Amino acid sequence: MKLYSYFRSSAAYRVRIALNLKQLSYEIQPVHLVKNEQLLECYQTVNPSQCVPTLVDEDQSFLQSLSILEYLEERYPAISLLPDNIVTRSKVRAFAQAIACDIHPLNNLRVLKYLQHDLSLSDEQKKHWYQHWIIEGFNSLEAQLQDSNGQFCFGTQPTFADCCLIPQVYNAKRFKIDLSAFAKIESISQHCLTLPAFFNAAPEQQPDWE
Ligand SMILES: N[C@@H](CCC(=O)N[C@@H](CS)C(=O)NCC(=O)O)C(=O)O
Repeated sequence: MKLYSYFRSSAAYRVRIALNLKQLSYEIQPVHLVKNEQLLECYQTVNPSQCVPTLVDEDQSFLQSLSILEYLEERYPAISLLPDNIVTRSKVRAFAQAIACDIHPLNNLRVLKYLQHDLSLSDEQKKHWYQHWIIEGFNSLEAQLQDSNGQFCFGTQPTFADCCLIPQVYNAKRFKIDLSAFAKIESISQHCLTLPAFFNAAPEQQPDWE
């Protein structure tokens, strides 16, 4: 399998965690987002949305991180990242979507660039924007984690929820957000990063890390 990825991309980080948890081997094809390689015509033919990740498996391209997680779950079900219980499964998907659909799009690189270059926001205003949407989103996530054991988001095994949470926490810390009000989020993040599948998916462990 080949994963078009950027070391700091939280959407690609989600997929790297899932591939590692499922013990699937893959090669990384770096796409340098700061150098705008996602906008190159040759990449646009791979991913018309001009973003990472893109997963290539068996000569097929798969787009959108959550859809890629669903594909991996159906194609490689041996190690499952969804709980058996149908209600918990729905909660896991809702949690993952809260990150991928509600929080992350507001703070994506192209949005930050637009705020800065087209709407002339200062660095400080841009930082406030970023922190505002993370904190608002994390309030909701923390409330959804009230039954968590502090190791994983839902139940005793990692799920899509953990695949999405850990990269989002990485982003929050990168933007110096104080997470002390989010005890469950902090605890789960610390625990997951002790596991090789999460640790090896981290930006610092990527071949394109700089
Ligand atoms: N909804 C997409 C989001 C993908 C996405 O926005 N990726 C970011 C990196 S985290 C990207 O490639 N951004 C490039 C840009 O904004 O120009 C997914 O979940 O795969």
